[in-house]
Amino acid sequence: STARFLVGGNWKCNGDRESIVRLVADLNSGDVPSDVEVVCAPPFVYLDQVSKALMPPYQVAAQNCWVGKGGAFTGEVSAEMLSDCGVGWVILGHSERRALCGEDSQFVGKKVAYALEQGLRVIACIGETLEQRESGEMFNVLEEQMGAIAENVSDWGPVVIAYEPVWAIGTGVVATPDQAQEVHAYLRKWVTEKVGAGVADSLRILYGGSVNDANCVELAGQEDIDGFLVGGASLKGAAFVKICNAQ
Ligand code: G2H
Repeated sequence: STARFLVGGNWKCNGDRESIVRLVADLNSGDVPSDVEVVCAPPFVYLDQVSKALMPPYQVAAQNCWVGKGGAFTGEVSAEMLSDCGVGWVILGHSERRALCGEDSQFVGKKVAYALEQGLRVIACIGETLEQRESGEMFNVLEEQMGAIAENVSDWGPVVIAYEPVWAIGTGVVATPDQAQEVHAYLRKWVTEKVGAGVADSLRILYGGSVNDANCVELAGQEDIDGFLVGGASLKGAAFVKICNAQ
């Protein structure tokens, strides 16, 4: 695609003030190409610390937000709060939230709609389990997840899709470049047919799942891979900076 390469660092539920000071220092001292967009997603309570300390070109993202307007929703953080605090991005529908917190595609779709309404940019995650892949359900699952996102998007400019096969997440089993490319090409074709060729061409489709500094270059060479969503390796500054230089 014609899109600018984007690398997201999903820190998940990791880190403390001290380790984050070190990680931010390592990131700030690394060289990131000016044509690459980089977004780091610390846990909510560290967003303020990180957004104050990280230097451009790094941006920050939240890892989740509430599905609608704030109110009596104990433990939740709303999209307007993120906007208010200068957080420009949010990751939605990560497989860990789908699997562990019971978020289904409709719920994720509603979150995407609300976050976009509040002016956030969204990294929306999709991906099949190993069982779904092996039983031939993979494309149906991806279509269902993509469909629920697409029906909630009118302006695709602020939207990024992350394809994260569940079997590759945190397992060390990365998708092969061919496996990833096959799905990315399918997704781009789906967007071409359901949304339009212009959107499909400019949409960033990230790959996520055990990306590291050793496998990123080959993956980045695939035609339809426009960046990465990185978990484990995003907690190591030097490795993450290398991944930002993969293209
Ligand atoms: C997938 C990825 C980051 P990891 O969840 O979103 O994590 O790189 O640790 O597989």
